[in-house]
Amino acid sequence: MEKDISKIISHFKIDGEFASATPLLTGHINDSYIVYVKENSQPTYFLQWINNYIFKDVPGLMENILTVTEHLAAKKNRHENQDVDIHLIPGIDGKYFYLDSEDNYWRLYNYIAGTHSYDIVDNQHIAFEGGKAFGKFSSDLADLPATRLHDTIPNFHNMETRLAAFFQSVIDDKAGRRKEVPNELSFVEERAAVMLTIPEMISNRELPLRITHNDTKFNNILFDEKNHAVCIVDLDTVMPGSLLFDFGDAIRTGANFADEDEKDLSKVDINLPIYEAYTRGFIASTCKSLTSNEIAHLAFAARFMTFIIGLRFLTDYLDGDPYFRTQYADHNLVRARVQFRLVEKMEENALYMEQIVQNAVNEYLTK
Ligand code: GN1
Ligand code: MG
Repeated sequence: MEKDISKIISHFKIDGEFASATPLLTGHINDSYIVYVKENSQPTYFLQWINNYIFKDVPGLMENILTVTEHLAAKKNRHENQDVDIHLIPGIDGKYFYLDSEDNYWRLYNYIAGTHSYDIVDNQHIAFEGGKAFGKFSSDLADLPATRLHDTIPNFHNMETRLAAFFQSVIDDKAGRRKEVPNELSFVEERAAVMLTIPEMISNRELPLRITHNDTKFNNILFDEKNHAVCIVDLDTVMPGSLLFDFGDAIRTGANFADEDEKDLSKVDINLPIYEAYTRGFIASTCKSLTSNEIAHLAFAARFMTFIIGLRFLTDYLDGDPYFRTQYADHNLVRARVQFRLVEKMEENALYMEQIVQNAVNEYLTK
């Protein structure tokens, strides 16, 4: 891969002269770099190599990001006079990506300096802020027809196709790892039917299609020094989807006491006060448009998303790890086990989690 960052940057219309770039070790898919220019001691740009094995339609994906960022910018999403919108920097040829001589796609964003993010949340104020921010992201996009966006990864959160792919991987056993996962296989089989209720409701249009983020890891919310949520990042998977996906994935990541790849499963549990605060924040900014079916399935959505990501980690483990970047041999299995343990913890607390949604709906619908 062309790794001369200054050469790559020279294909974009930047303000100032390129100074340096630092790799950022985050995410399982793309490669990211923080870029400095000589005129500014603060980071100025955010460069990414877009993983074309996973994102097959990069021009479509970039068009989605452009549509969404322009729509959000038009809503003047400003915070304390600081421009906190992320936007794409055009290339010198007018395109928003640069295709290098080895067919690698690169793109450049502005960098939002002075912000931070949280992998795990232990403070209810931050959880509430995060819920409000992802909810606002969704409601700000509610007037953009979902059909304006390309379905860049078809069936991304479709449980039916994810389960089918998993069972196929069990049969193929490409990496010879099936023997390692008998318990996980039963775990999936026992829950498949209940998990399939969501895709069924989506295809019957009992759950509306909206524009959703689809990768609402809590650490995709940027906070300023006063811990206000100021910006949502990582827009690669913005496409038509269900709001349940966006709610659920943030709970999966932000409201787990443990990391996504914690080896000590006894640390994995649902942090209910964080779940409650996030839920209240999310409902505060979406309640006016939530349908009764969405409300009725929000708590389950947390379990649904935790299960589906666990299933994807396990599928990738069986396939020999072609999809998610791994640091050691059974990394994907470790990740899958964390997700499945969290699903169990959510099952134990299901009634309470539903009650919290209902309380929040009552609180905000009457405000
Ligand atoms: C991937 O690379 P990252 O962390 O932004 C994945 C998500 C998963 C997540 C699991 C396009 O996101 O769906 O939830 O890993 N993104 C894609 O940590 O598959
Ligand atoms: Mg992502």
